[in-house]
Amino acid sequence: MALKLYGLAMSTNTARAMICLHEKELDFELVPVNVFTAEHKQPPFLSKNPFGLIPVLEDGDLTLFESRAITAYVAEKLKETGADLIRHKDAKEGAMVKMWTEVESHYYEPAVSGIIYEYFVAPFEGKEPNKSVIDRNIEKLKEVLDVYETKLSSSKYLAGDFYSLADLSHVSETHYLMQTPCASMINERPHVKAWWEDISSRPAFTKVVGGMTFATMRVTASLYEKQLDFEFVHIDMKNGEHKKEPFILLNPFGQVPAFEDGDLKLFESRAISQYIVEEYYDKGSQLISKESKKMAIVRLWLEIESQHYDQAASKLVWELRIKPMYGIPTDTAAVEENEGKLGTVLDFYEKTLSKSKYLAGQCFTLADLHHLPTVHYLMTTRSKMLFESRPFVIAWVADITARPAWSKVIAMHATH
Ligand SMILES: N[C@@H](CCC(=O)N[C@@H](CS)C(=O)NCC(=O)O)C(=O)O
Repeated sequence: MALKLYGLAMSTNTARAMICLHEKELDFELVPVNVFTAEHKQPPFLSKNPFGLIPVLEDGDLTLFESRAITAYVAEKLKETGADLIRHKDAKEGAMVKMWTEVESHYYEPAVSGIIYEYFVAPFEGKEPNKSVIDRNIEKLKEVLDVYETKLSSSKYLAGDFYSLADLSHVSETHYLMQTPCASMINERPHVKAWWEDISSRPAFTKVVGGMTFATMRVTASLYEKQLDFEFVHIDMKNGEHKKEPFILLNPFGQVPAFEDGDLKLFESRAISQYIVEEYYDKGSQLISKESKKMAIVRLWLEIESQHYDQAASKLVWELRIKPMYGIPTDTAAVEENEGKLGTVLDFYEKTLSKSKYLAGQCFTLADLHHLPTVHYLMTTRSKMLFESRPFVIAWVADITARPAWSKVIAMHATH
């Protein structure tokens, strides 16, 4: 039976466990836990982890929580497969792995999580990053990184000249740190920088973070809705894999996603999802109609999403969600202008949704699905007021974001 990992790839602790499972090439099912509706604080999940935190691993009758306990278990269970992450043949090397894993947990992680909380979680709660908290943690992190710089000038990895659980433990949180202005703290220490470039380019990690952009989320949602088996091929965008051959042979514009079904090669997420729902009409959820008048209305709403809604929504996501993470100031005039435009679009949605449950009628269609990635992000910004102030719109948001197919997409999605 495949292992089950309960959590979300966007959680640094879940990602830590996922990286280890990928290192060992273990088949596992990632079971989404909806932390946004506090599913992890409810009895069914609390029976797996009484502390109400993700991740949890289930392997047959074993239930484990604490990400580092999970990685230690996986590394021990498969010590003969792939990289030996615990150095089980040499007690002294094994002790060094344990020591540096403790360093990560007690020195590195507290400082880094203080920083990434301010840049990534505070905006979710509608707060500005707290500069004094960031500065305090920068001071703590400097001391830790100075120790790392010295250590990494004498060995390639933390516990010695071998990649181990100690290095692996750092990857998911450093990935977020590197998307903040504090990336310079890594980049200005040459040995730490080289170490980070090495450990972040391992395939086990790119499998966790590779290429799940907005547009990819749209396509993945349609694949899950249609209950299709598919292979997610990770594209290492950090290293520009999407701008080079062979990827640009699939999409000459060098953007993810690109899609292959036998000899058909497609790009543009909305074109891909339309192909999927037409070609696999009889599978999974019915997202389009065979009746031409009903289909005309679905097509109309597909256009409204792309020509009107998305024009404002994706600009707001950029200003309010992406820019703050990179420390780029938000353009408040652009936010106001696009909130005005989105408000006008949503007035029309409100009128429509007061008469029908979904945009194109009483059934969920591809037109509703196409909104999911931007709706998901806007609900974590101040612009959520535009949805919350319209009762029919907010009921529609609650409905479409609660679909099981969408929960699976969110579970796979590692970063913004
Ligand atoms: N030490 C635990 C920490 C787990 C943890 O903090 N998980 C976070 C996600 S990264 C969580 O469940 N947050 C939800 C909450 O605090 O309510 C581990 O390594 O597994």
